[in-house]
Amino acid sequence: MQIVKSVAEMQSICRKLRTQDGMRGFVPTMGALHKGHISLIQRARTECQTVAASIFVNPLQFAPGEDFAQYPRTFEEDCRLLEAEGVALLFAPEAREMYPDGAVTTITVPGIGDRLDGASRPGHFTGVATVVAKLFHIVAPHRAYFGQKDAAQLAVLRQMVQDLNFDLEVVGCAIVRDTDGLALSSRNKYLNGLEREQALVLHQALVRIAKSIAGGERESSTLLQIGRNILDKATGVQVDYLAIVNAESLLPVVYVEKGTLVAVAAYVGRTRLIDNFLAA
Ligand code: PAJ
Repeated sequence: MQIVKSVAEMQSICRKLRTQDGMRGFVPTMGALHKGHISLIQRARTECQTVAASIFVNPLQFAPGEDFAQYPRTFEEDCRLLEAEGVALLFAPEAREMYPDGAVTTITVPGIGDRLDGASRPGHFTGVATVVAKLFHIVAPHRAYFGQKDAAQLAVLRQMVQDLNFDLEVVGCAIVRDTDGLALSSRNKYLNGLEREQALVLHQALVRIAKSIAGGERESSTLLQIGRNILDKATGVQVDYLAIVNAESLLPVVYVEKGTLVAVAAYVGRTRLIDNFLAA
């Protein structure tokens, strides 16, 4: 695996490869890799001749007071994992390389970018859209792989790709969970033993809502109440949002249909966790 830290070098390698290496898959990450990230790499490996990944803890998508400084950084171990999964190219720039002095241009996706996590974390999706657009220009992939775990991020990026005519396909990949149902996340590392137990209520609330949908309940207000009852009873958990929305627009829906997004975000202690499912 070739590790590249400079934008110019990565862009030149990728430009040369574009004519030779067939389908190129790209998996952007912030590192601290777990099986969720690895599932994206594996999916890319089955669909593409060459897979590139990036590790970059993007300062632009963290608000002041958020966890940028504490965000887990496990670069050596990440490299070992990516190498073992057959990743050909790893782009791992420093923040100054991505945002040199004087860089001011950003990409905002109004509307979608202000909903769900965008509402709770103002400016977050501008940071995400800006860095992903830059990464797309640098890596020039044919396909880019993102997790359904970050459902709002996926919707924002699909809209950006469509609006700005990026010549690539966004591929959404299923959520990978621990055996007890907790969605894998780099932020799970922040949880102590008790919080790890308490965090399970996010998944439990979603499972309960999914069962009600399977049982024929389609009214969002009723389903939200069912989920709220479970979340409100949980100790140590502060709900940020529980929402039933259209998966593309992220706007609330009155009735659940196939593909409707049911999403939750909550603080467990000081750690903000998210989870969701798409209605069957
Ligand atoms: P990060 O949180 O490192 O996630 C990288 C990718 O892995 C995202 O597409 C995310 O949805 C996916 N992912 C995380 N946990 C997952 C899980 N349990 N199952 C499946 N996929 C999972 O998301 C980001 O980084 C950043 O915002 C980024 C897109 C890299 C831009 O900075």
